[in-house]
Amino acid sequence: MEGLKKDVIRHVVSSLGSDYASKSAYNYYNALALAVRDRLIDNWIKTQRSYYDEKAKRVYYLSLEYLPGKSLMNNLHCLGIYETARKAMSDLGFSLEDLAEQEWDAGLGNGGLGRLASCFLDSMATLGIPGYGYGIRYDYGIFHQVIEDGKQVEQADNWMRVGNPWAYERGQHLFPVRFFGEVKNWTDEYGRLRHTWTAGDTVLAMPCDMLVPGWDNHHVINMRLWSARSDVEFDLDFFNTGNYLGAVEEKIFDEKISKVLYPSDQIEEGRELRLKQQYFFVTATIQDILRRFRKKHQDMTELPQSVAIQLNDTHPAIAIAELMRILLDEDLLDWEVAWDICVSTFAYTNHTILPEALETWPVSLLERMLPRHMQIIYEINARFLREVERVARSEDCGQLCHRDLDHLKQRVSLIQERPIKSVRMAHLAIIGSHSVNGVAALHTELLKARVFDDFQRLYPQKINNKTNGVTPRRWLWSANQPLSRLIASHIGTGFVRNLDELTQLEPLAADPAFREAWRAAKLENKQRLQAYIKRKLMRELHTEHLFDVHIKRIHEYKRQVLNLLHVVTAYNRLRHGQAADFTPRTVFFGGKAAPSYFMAKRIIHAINAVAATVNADSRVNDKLQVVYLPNYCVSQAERVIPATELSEQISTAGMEASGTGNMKFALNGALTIGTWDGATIEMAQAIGPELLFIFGMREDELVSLRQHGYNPMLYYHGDEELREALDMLRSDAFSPGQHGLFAPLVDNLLHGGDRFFVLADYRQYLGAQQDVGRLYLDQEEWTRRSILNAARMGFFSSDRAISQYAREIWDVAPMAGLQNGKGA
Ligand code: F55
Repeated sequence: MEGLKKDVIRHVVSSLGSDYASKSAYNYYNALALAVRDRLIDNWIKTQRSYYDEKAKRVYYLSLEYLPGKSLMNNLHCLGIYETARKAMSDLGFSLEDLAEQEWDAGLGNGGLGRLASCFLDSMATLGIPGYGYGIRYDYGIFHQVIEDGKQVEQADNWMRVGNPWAYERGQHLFPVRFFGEVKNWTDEYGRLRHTWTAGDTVLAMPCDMLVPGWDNHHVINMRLWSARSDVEFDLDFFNTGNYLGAVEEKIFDEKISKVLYPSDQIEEGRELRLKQQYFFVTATIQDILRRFRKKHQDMTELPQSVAIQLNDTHPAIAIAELMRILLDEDLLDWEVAWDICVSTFAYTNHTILPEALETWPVSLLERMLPRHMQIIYEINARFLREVERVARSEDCGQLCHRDLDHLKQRVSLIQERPIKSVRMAHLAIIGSHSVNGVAALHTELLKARVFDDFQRLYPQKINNKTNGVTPRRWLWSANQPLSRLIASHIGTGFVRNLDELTQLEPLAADPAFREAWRAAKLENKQRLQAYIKRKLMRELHTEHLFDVHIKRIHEYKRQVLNLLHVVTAYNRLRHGQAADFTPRTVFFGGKAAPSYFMAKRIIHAINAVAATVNADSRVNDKLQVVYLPNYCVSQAERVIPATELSEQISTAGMEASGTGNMKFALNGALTIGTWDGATIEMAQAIGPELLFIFGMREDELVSLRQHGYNPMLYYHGDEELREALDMLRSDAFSPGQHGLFAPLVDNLLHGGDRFFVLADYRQYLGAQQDVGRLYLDQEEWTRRSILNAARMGFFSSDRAISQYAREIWDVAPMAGLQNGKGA
């Protein structure tokens, strides 16, 4: 401890240039972070050196998004110096918790996809897998959300303004990135046609490295994030030719590339700068991968034995064309050889079946920005369609007439003609990869049977499932110390790296003393949340209420509106004196809406309007409260999830690819009210469906309902309580003086076809909520189920997920000496 204290003080003085006697929390947080980083860097260097020495096969995880959140606490726990640090900082006059609050969340992602990437890096580090995360260091991460007059207002997330003590910027290792320009043809010595892409604009990519430690194993992997730097300041001529201001303008223009994260999820926004971001990131990453590969190899055909590249959704899929370009135009390989290398190296993870989220890029834009890549994509497509034709003809499909073949080719082509001629990035990713995986069992089945059914027939081995998981380090050990300590006192700490060990809790569910201790841990977390809400929102929570929580991005398919209709109905019953047996509850909502997503923003407004009405109504507010948690983010999830008793996972069946919040809640002892969707299904199977509150129509039932003509008005007319709730929303009951404010929401349900089947599931949802309320009155039974839920969550560790990726997709093994936990 004395060592750590000394190091902190030294950093306050010599790294931060401050007086150690002036007790600034900001300085002491930064100094502590630097002292922790000092303890990581040796192991990071050793880890990287061991990959090199052992010629280990490396895994590269390519993601446009990461959501690491805060690093301090996690890193202290991984290094096993949390207690030491707590004491040291206390000696220096600080509470470690308060210091940790100084850190800004690294919010370089939108939601589940970005957080999954961060959980996966944690697991690679813990399992000792030679992995790297590659991404973009956005200057501005996901916007900061404030709620003003009930509405979302977006503020810039200037997360690096206060500096980032965790990152190493490597300004001396810059990689060139080219855009535009033209392609020249030439003939090689064997008379083959060759191509050279000559640069138009050039930008530079600067690496920023963030260290990702494993759990208690001395293994530290690298997350390398690229930041755009202009080349003009390296081109002295430019400054000297008299166009000084022009040069500065160009510098600003170039560096715009890594300025901001696009804040939309599940909607594809085809903006030129976004394509630039993707290619900028991809080419820098591929150059870095090949630089490392070429240190030990001359023969490019060995690449797949040494390198696996995982594409996190299609956002980095242009990497397939980029690797082809390098192999063809720089290494002068033949097409077939280059293509085999590509397919054997790449694998692609799909995260959505929503059609509006499938990426396409206009051919005209690609032709201009990346002319050589567009040529390569055309060539990939031509060869692929010839292959489709060959397979289709060779198969015994007598009835396959040319018309069908033409339709098949149109469906699977990399190019879609309408509404504008565009490249389908998912098709490029599928054809260019040896593995295509979904993120939960149902999701993968839907990929095979619906979205990519043609590809499933063409390549029956390619599409596979890897159900998501979450890291127990952050989402149990670090976020929930009261519960973790209780668990550890009975079964030891092995569950932190082997989550299956939680099954040892099962017999304890029958032990009243253990149940009481389990409840005490939950209460402690509820009280901690209460204190936080008081500080931040100046509101008093009732900790004896059932804490019912719905936190995730706001999207129609996630059906925050269904939850809201339950709240309004509960409010009506209480007002009308029809709810004598109502179990008091506080309903929490949280989540960001894409700034361009009108309906999602209006949903936030409606939740806040209902909250204001309910909370102000003294007839009901001792029994029902509604809280909107502004600026939902990773660090907020870490506070809220441990305090949650009821987890809302109520998406329209078939539409949530997996969900990962669902897993975090159950791991922390919340019971789930949920639909038969995503990974919630697999949770119900692992835990026992009778231990969750599952309701609503299943995916196949919705398909047939849709086919037979779904009429939401039938539900409206047939259900008095539903009608009352919808009428109130449409009238101005919650929006006095703002006529018609929530009409778009109601109209969308009643007259817009209710695409997400809110009305169809309303009555069953109410029934399930009734069951929840009833069970909560029986605290012994509730606690028993809570324990069993957590005890059976072992499968949902990201360690299990990553082990499957490593074995079944990447063919990589943990570094020797790290297989069973601790390293040298
Ligand atoms: C971000 C940008 C674009 Cl252009 C499209 C989508 C996204 C995004 O954030 N998607 C996302 O978060 N998808 C989620 O991925 C999770 C991890 O696999 C799933 O659990 C979740 O179901 C899915 O919606």
